[in-house]
Amino acid sequence: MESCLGAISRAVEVGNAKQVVKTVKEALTTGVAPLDILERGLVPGIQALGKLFKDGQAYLPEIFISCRAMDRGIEELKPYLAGTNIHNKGTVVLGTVEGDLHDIGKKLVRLMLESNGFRVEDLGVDVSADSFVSAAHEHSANIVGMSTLLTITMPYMSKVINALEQAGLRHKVKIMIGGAPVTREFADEIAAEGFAEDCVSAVDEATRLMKL
Ligand code: B1M
Repeated sequence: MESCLGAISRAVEVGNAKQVVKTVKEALTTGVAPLDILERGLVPGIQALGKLFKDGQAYLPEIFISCRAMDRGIEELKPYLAGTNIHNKGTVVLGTVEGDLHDIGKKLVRLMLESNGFRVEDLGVDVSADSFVSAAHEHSANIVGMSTLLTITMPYMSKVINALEQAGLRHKVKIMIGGAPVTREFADEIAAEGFAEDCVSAVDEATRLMKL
C-alpha cells in the first residue's frame, strides 16, 4: 500500500495529472481506502511541493500545475468518499476569506463535510464579509466556515464575525475556522466557537458545533 500511496504523492508533486488519475484508480482497485488515498497520497504530494517552494526549489507555475493534478485526483475520489448518509446534518456556508486565493484545503473540508451529511454552500475564494453575511442569511446557515492560508488575511476572519454581528445573525450561526496558520488560540481570541486542524477533524468539529 505504501508504494501505491507514494506513487500518488510523487505524481502530485511533479504535477502529472494523468499519472495522478491512473495511480488513484489503481489504488482504489487494489482496495486502498479512499481516505488513505487522500490523506496519505494526495495531500503529502502537495505538501512536499510546498516545502520545495519554501526552500526556493519550486516556483508558482509548478504549484499551479500540481494543484490542477491534485484536483483531478480529488475528482476521482469524490464518488467513493460520498457517504450514504443523505440526512442533512446542518448547513455550512464556507469560503476562503477576502485577500486569499488558496482553496485546496477548503475544497477538502467541503468534500469531507458533504461526505458526512452536511449541506455546504461553497462561496469560493477571496470572499468578502458582505458575501458571507448574505449567504448565511440566504441559506439559513448553521455554521459559517472560514479558511485562510495567509497570516496577513487571518484578521479578516474577525471582520466577518463583526459583520455577522452587525447584521443580527451572529446568534444564529456558529463560526468554524481553519487553515495552516490558524490555531485554536486564535479562534478563542476572535470568539469563533470552532476550529479544525484538518479536513477530517472539521467533520467532528462541525458535528460538535451543531450540538451547542
Ligand atoms: Co501559497 N502560500 N501563496 N499558493 N501556498 C503558502 C500558504 C505559504 C505557506 C508558502 C510558503 O511561503 N512557505 C505562504 C504563506 C505564508 C504565510 O502567510 N504564512 C504562501 C504565499 C506567501 C503565497 C503568495 C503570497 C505567493 C506569492 O504570490 N508570492 C500567493 C498569495 C496569493 C493569494 O492568496 N492572495 C500564493 C499563491 C499560491 C498559489 C495560487 C500558487 C497556490 C494556491 C492554489 C490553490 O489553492 N488553488 C499556493 C499553494 C498551493 C501554496 C502551498 C504550497 C500549499 C497550500 C496547500 O494547498 N496545502 C502553501 C505551502 C504549504 O502549505 N506548505 C502555500 C495543502 C492543503 C491540503 O492544506 O490548505 O493547510 P491546507 O488545508 C488543510 C488544513 O489547513 C485544514 O484542512 C485542510 C485539509 O486537511 N483547513 C481547514 C483548511 N481550511 C479549513 C477550514 C476549516 C477547517 C479546517 O473550517 C472552516
